[in-house]
This record gives sequence, structure tokens and C-alpha cells, in this order.
Amino acid sequence: MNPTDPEGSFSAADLLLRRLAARGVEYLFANGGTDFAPVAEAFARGLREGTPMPRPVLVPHENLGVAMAHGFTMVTGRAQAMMVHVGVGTANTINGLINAARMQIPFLLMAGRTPLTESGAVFGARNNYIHWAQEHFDQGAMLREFVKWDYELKHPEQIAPALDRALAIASSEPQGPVYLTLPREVLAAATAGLCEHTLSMTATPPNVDEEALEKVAKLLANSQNPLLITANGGRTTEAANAVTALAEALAIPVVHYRPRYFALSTEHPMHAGWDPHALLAEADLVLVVDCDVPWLISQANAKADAKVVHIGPDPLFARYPMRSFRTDLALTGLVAPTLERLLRRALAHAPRESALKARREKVATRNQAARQRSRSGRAAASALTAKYASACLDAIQDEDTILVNEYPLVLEEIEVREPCRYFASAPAGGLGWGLGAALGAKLASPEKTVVCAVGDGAYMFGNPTPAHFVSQAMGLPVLFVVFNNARWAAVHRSTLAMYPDGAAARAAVPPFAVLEPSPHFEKVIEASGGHGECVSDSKELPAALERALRAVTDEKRQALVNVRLEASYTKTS
Ligand SMILES: Cc1ncc(C[n+]2csc(CCOP(=O)(O)OP(=O)(O)O)c2C)c(N)n1
Repeated sequence: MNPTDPEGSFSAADLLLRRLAARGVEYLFANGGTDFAPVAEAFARGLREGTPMPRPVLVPHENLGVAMAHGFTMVTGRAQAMMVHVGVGTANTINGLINAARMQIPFLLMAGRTPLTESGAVFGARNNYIHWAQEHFDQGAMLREFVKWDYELKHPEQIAPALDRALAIASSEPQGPVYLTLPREVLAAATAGLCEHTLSMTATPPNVDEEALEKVAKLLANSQNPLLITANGGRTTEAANAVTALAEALAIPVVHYRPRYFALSTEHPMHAGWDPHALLAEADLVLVVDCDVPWLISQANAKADAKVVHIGPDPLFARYPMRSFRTDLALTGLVAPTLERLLRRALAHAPRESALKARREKVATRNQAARQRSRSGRAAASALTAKYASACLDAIQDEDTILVNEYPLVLEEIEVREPCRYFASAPAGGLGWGLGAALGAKLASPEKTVVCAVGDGAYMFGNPTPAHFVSQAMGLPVLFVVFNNARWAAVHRSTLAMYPDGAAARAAVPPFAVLEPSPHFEKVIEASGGHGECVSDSKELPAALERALRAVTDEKRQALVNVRLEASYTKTS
């Protein structure tokens, strides 16, 4: 084929776009360079010919693009793809990729590869000075630790098998990102044509071992004080329902420790709050459900005679170099089917209903009292604290809201009864996730209101100008609420925790933690047609949030409220 002849046969890039669409990839997040020429050409041809292809989303920073794909998939469960520019673009994805890997988010990351050939004899060969310096000995090496699989396309005929294999591996449990590099000559080369059938399918999830399940069921039926700790137990509606059913039927208090999803309604009688450490002192059986860090060993531990059971698609978190929480049993399985079967088996052991009833009442009373205590003084608008701002944000959200939280929300103040509408950042803590994740969530659920809570630090890590650009360009109105304390409080807190009486604690200005003068973030969003407000008087916050919400829901414009918290760096709280 004459490769420049648009009427010629298919190039590998043509097949790439068709194959992604055929495998159900709806969006191709993209941040291109010289490696994109065959893909750009194929896309224009496909548009002209009405070929089904993923919808491109141009994202002017790679980390934001990965966070968007993450946000889309955390809401839908459907893996998406991104293509970035060779090694330099890949380098910019790695923060988001680490977050996605630790959250087991299936995701296909593709990158161009500088043209392999120098002479110009092969179509697509080097024709730009950057093509030499951009070559890597091993481009995948920089992210290999955080992908399940990586490969470089060697030949155009590999498009279908390589993409099918990549997506199948990404979507098989435990799920995660994969990486494929695409040399320019290979992308531009002609292929024999389409391959219609699927070559690799997602593997079935691990099935829990019945014998081990029976052991846990017996422990559960005989336990006087069981405790369930989870972080990801609400990853899907089915999983959240299964956790709730187990907790209800067997009167198990459920702690969400550093949750990324909510498994139980925050108002559920068995919802035992956000900190497991005190409850460990009484628990004789601890179920650790899809939870990488169930407690901090430096703070507390399970009782010596308690049994600890870890449950999840990867209950050992095998990709974590060290993780030594006591494990008497580890059940490999998806949360929903495993807990459903565990409940059936535990009930078959006929736990005493009178004992369950007494425990249910005791746990519910204690949880209710704790909830009331932590929400007391909610309405007091005297100080513009993170707690007060969280309560104000809570007041403007309802069952049709998706909440994306990159740290600042005080969870005690939040009322969320439905599964799969609260999402928080990955345990890897790669800042810069929130803005993109919220935009991805909005892309996935245009009918929902998406509210994104970030600190001023997280906001700046989130590539705000690219984020507001994408919001406007793609018509994705999100309400961003910046909890602005003009500092990196977490960084300073960690210094104080290690050196409570040290020089840094006594310093007038905390080292490496002050973000002053604080920018007018509300003006950044205005540059992309958004509604921006700054609030420094607590009494004005509810009305400002209402106005911003209306801009999002009624005017379909993105909005930002810059909440100037009363936490100057002279205070340590
Ligand atoms: C990419 C990245 N760089 C640095 C850090 C270290 N870090 C953890 S929390 C934090 C400060 C976050 O500031 P902000 O969002 O304003 O929240 P605050 O701590 O003030 O509550 C930093 C810099 C990180 N987690 N990720």
C-alpha cells in the first residue's frame, strides 16, 4: 500500500482505534506528540468513514488524563485507554499510574515510541532532531513496577492480539493498569486487515476456597465480638450490599478505615466510624475486607487470642513490598460473592439469636452516640474550620451527588446512604488526583452532580489550568471546593509528630509547609468560563456553596469555591 494513500488498506493505527472500540473502550484520553501522526491520520479517516472509534479526550497534562480515566472507571467499572507521547509523556503519567495500580483500576496506557529507524527509508522513520534523544533502552522500565504487563508492539499484525491481551490482563482480578508502546513505523505500516473475533478474554475472578470459608463461618458464628474493617469494601454496589447484609445479620460493627469507597450507609446502625484502634481491644475476630492497611501497628494491634481474616481479590496485597498484619486466614475472592457465601454458611451454624440481638443493640447504641457526639456543634458558624466547611458541603449534597474527596473532608460530617457515590484518593497518596477523578466521574455520569473537595495543596498538584480547560472543552461542569489553609498541613503535622518539641515546632514559620501568599484560585476557573468565589467569613459559606451549585446544575458551568480556612501557619491544629 502507498501509506500516504487514504484509500489504501488499513494501517496498524486504523486497526488500533477500531479494536479499542470493538473491545468496549469508550474514551481515548490523549496527550500527543510526533508519535501521534499515524493515530491522528487514522482518526480523521475513521471520522470521515463513520468508523466506530473511542471518543478522544484531549488532556493537556498526562497526570490529569490518568486521573480522569481512573475517575471514569471507579464509577463505571469499565476500563478506558490513554495514549501519551513517548517516554516524556509516560514520565508524566507515573504519579497517577501508581494511584491507579494501588486502587486496582483496570486501565490501558499506551505511549508512542520514537521511530526506530534513522535513514528515512521506512515510512514513519526519524525526521526530527528529538527522535534521537527520545529513545530509551527500555521505555517500560520506568513504570514496570506499577503495571501488570507491558509490551512493545513489534509488528502491525500484533495490534489485535496485543490489545486484546492488554485489556484482558488489565480487567482480570486483581485488576490494574497495563502499558503498551507503539513505535511510529509499526503504527504507520499496512496490515492484512481486520480480525473480528476476540483473542483473549478477561479471566474469571478467583473463587474462594470452600474449606477455608467454612472455617471462617464457624469463627464468625462463635465470635462474641467480631469487627469488620474495610477501605475498599464498597468498590461496587454488590460488594457494599454484601458487607451491609453480613453486618446486619450478624451484628458486626464496621469501621471504614481511610476508606476509598463507603460500604455501609454512614447512618447505618452498624457503622462504627472511621478509626479501628480502640475497637481492636475488644474484638475476638477481625474481618479485614479489601483493606490494605487495617490499622497502624504502631498504635494498636489485634488481641493476642483474636483471629484475623483477610478477604479480597488480593488479600495479601502481593504488590506491596512489606505488609505484615497478622493473618490467620486469607480468603482470595471478590468481596460480594465471598461475603454472601460466608453469611449463608455462618447462618447455617445457627448463631444464638438472643446473643445477636443483644450485640446489635449494644453496637447500634454506641455507634449512634458516637455519631451524635461527633456532629454536635454542627450548625455553629463561628469559625471557618475544615469541620464546619465539611458540614456546609454536606448540606448541599444529596443522593444524586457524587463526592470526590482528595483528603480534606471531615468524614464525621458527611451523610451518604447510597453505595458508589463517595470516592477518595488512593492509599499511595499521589497528590493531584482529585480534579481529574471528578472530571472522569462527570464524564461517566453526566446526569449526576459531581462535587470535588481538595486542599489548596492538592488543587495545585491537580493541574488546575488543564483541568478547568478540559471541563470547559468537554462540557463537564463540576463543583470544586478548595479547603484552603494556605499550607501543607499534613507535611507540618508529620514534622510535629516526630519532633513535638523540636526546632520546627517552635519555629515562627513551619519549614516546608507554608503556601503564602495564597493564590486567588477562584480566578483560575474564571479563565475557563467558570464561576469562582472566595469565602473567608464562615456565615457566607452556605450561600456561596448554593450559588456555586446552581452555576453547575442550572447554568452547566464549572464552579469553584475557595474556602479560606481559619488555620494560619501560626497554629498547629
Ligand atoms: C505527588 C505528591 N507530592 C507530595 C506529597 C506529600 N504530601 C502529602 S500531604 C501534602 C500536603 C497537601 O496539602 P493540602 O492538599 O493543602 O492539604 P493539607 O495537608 O493542608 O490539609 C503533601 C505535599 C504527596 N502526597 N504527593
